[in-house]
Amino acid sequence: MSQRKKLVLATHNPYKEKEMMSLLSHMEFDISGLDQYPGVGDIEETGKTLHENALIKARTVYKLTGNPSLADDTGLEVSALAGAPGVYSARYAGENPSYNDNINKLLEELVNVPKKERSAQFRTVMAFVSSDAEFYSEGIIKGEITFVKKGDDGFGYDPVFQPYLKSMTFAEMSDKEKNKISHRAIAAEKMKEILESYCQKETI
Ligand code: ITT
Repeated sequence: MSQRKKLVLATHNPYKEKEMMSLLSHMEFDISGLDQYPGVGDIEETGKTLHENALIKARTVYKLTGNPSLADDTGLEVSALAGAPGVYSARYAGENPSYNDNINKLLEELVNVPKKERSAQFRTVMAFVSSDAEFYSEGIIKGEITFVKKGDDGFGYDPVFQPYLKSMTFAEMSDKEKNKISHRAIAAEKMKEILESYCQKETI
């Protein structure tokens, strides 16, 4: 490649953006966040699946900025709740809830659910959109919902999600530890492979 290509991360979540920047840092892209594009306001996530919402966000940002865009839509899928909150994870406790509101609702729903039935997974779908291509990747990490919040790092549901075979929640891990194993890391690794081969063929 002769010059670094631009890539805009289609997220308004600064924690997510930081993780994505770090996970994609070794790519031959000039990566920017939406802070560089104040014209991109809230994007309504009207899809019924993570794939649909990721595509809505990436297409909107591509259209508004004219640059290739990468979006991430993530859901927490809890077995005892038949996969909820899933695609509705951001709005689980109502309109514009805080992270604590969502976590408290989740812990209340699971109050009588024993440890062995508290399995859950995070699923991330990433969507890339440019002038001539659309690609997806997906990452899943399995674990369980703890009975109480543990840890101060991370964001969202991190204080109540403990990956299998780990003794800490995501919120008790350093950024580096979470980024080694997370749903987002798995999706980003696959997306990097896709984009590396795409970049060798295309001018985007
Ligand atoms: P954008 O749509 O602007 O990217 P968002 O925070 O709304 O930001 P999602 O719709 O993908 O992003 O997130 C759904 C919910 O899941 C939301 O409450 C997030 O805080 C939470 N979430 C996403 N990734 C997470 C992670 O790695 N750890 C914990 N919670 C996460």
